[in-house]
Amino acid sequence: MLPIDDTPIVRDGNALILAMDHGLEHGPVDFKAVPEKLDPSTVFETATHDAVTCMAVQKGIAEGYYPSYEDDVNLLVKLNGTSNLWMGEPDSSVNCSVEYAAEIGADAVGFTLYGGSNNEVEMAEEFREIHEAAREYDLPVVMWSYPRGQGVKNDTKPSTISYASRLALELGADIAKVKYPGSRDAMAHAVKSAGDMKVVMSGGSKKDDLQFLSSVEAVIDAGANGLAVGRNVWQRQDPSRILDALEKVIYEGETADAALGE
Ligand code: FBP
Repeated sequence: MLPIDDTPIVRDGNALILAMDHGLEHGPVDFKAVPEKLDPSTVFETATHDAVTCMAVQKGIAEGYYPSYEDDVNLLVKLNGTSNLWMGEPDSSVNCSVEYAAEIGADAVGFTLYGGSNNEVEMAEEFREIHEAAREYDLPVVMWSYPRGQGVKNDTKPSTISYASRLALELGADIAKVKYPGSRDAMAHAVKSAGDMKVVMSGGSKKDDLQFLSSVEAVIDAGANGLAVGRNVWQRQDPSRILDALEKVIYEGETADAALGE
């Protein structure tokens, strides 16, 4: 494992990864309510907030927009990703090499692994290659550990999420990004299953402020290390307000209510 706490994508042991790869994963539909966010610069601007430890994007967005933000934003290049147009068993094409990610300024790399998919074996072999290459560049590896596919009936049930975090530890990830398993205790078990590896929660679709921050409070209380979030930040009209609150919950241990000033 890397000394992950010494890397720029971690602040005081925790992390807030702002993800914006939705244009590939879901299509422009995620920007419907906030059409101005179709311009990636607007989300890079949001990522300059102190609460954000890095921004996760695909290669094309990194190439086109990161140069204007490299002094103010840490970059995580997502190495694989697939569009919603793909109708097969869950899979994700490798779109960027570690070498190229390093060349365009990455501070970390990210990789989705769909455990339980009929493509798990090939994806794990691809992960091995990117993991070992990332070690040569001292780049932390964040695994989007998302069990889904024919082998998975319920992708957020507690035992599935614990398996997701354990699988990431065993394959060498430095941080696992997992879905919320529905309760603080279930998240605590997923964190315990991950040993010393860091675990962050995946944001999911947009919720109201208190509901969203309460789930973040629960995962921090469960020993997790923060959040990898997209829609719950940049789909808001004023992302800085929720980032101010997230900063208090993730790094200062405040409750959701206190962070919102309620
Ligand atoms: P959200 O916080 O918006 O859910 O983003 C996190 C993320 O993992 C993105 O990186 C990715 O585009 C998306 O969710 C994938 O979601 P799913 O595979 O569940 O549709």
